[in-house]
Amino acid sequence: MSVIRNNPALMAEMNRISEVAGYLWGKGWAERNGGNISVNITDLIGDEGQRMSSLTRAQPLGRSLQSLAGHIFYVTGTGKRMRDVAQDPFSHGSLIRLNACGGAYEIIAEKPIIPSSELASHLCIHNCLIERNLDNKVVLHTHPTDLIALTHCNDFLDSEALTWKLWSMIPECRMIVPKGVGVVPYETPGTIALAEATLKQLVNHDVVLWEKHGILAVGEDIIDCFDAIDTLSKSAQIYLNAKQAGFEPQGMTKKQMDELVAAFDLPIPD
Ligand code: 2HA
Ligand code: ZN
Repeated sequence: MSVIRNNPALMAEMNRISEVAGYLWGKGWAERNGGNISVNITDLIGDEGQRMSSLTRAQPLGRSLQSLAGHIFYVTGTGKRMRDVAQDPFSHGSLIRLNACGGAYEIIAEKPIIPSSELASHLCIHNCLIERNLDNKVVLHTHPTDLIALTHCNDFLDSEALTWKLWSMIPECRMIVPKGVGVVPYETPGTIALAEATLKQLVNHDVVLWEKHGILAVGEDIIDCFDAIDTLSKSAQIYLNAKQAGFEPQGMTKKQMDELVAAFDLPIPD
């Protein structure tokens, strides 16, 4: 598959996917086949991607994602382990190309690895974000223990309450996740209902926490997506560590937060 292996920009992106997959496993956020990644690589592969023959028959998506017509994605494989994606993304995921109406996909490289059970949700999200004119390339889903733990508490099933609690643990959280985190009430994994509820939260946030399941981040850059989740997880750990030590963490004061926003000219959420 020299079209891929001889494309330095594409291979660099594949290395970044491997790097992040390794972080997810190392963080303990990716038990067994937990989590999945999709990255829009259409621009990186260029016209060559359109000429590649398919390895499988077209698989209908059950809906027409018109803004994704002809787009090409790397998607982690169903049942595949993140720790294996980290070692060899081409053996634990595949490149897929959507057809001319965005209603079906074919696997074009390198092996016929069936995409993640969350493929339909990932593609709905990619499609919708393109329609919102966002240059979003990445959808990253993983299972961060500390953040999921917080969703078992009713107080934190409110996006605003959770965002302020996490922001107030360390200044970096307010800076690195300026749109905060949206919360989606429990839905069955892999369903379109979960994708639709997520899309509602993605109007105001780039990171969405799924009750009793995991987290999903979108962005232009996979490392930035990881960093946002990692920073939220750090805040959750500080909160939970303080609680375990027997006290309620004070959190940054309103004055400290206002000074931070002014000092770094941070956006103020609606
Ligand atoms: O890929 O994490 O949500 C396994 C999952 C499903
Ligand atoms: Zn999951």
